[in-house]
Amino acid sequence: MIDHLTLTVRDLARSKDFYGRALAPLGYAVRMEFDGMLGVGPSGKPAFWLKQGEVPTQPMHIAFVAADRPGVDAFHAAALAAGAADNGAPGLRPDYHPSYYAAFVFDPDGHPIEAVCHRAPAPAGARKKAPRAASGRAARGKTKAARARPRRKGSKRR
Ligand SMILES: N[C@@H](CCC(=O)N[C@@H](CS)C(=O)NCC(=O)O)C(=O)O
Repeated sequence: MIDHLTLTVRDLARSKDFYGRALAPLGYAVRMEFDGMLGVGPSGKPAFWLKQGEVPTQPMHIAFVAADRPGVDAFHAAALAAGAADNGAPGLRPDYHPSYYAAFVFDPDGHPIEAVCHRAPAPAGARKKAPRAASGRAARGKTKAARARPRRKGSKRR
């Protein structure tokens, strides 16, 4: 829904260091830098921008997606190690929904930052889905790609 947003921070270098460290466990990194601005995100797409300037009086709440619960834990530990103040240990917040697993910190400017994983963990003993075996034309080597492969001398096309 939201493509990107920009957060104003007082000290860009300080916030670059903080977000670089706190968001590394979630797979985000600084991807682009301009004069007085930088973009953080997954590879290829900086969705979260920092801009040097006067911080608005009202703190802004931002939640980052974590792929799994250990990612939320690692975000919280990395953010505290980078100097964040704690605003809520990693854990379920069932008031939001039953598998809402999140952790909360304050960034160097006092913005309340969160990492959240909405997915319920796989039930114990659940196995990963095995890849589907090839069938039909693909299995018989009659796909376009298979037809394009050079034949070995003497071999017949079936
Ligand atoms: N200390 C609380 C923090 C909860 C929290 O910040 N929740 C968010 C919603 S996910 C919120 O109320 N944000 C509003 C704001 O910070 O302005 C906890 O650990 O549960």
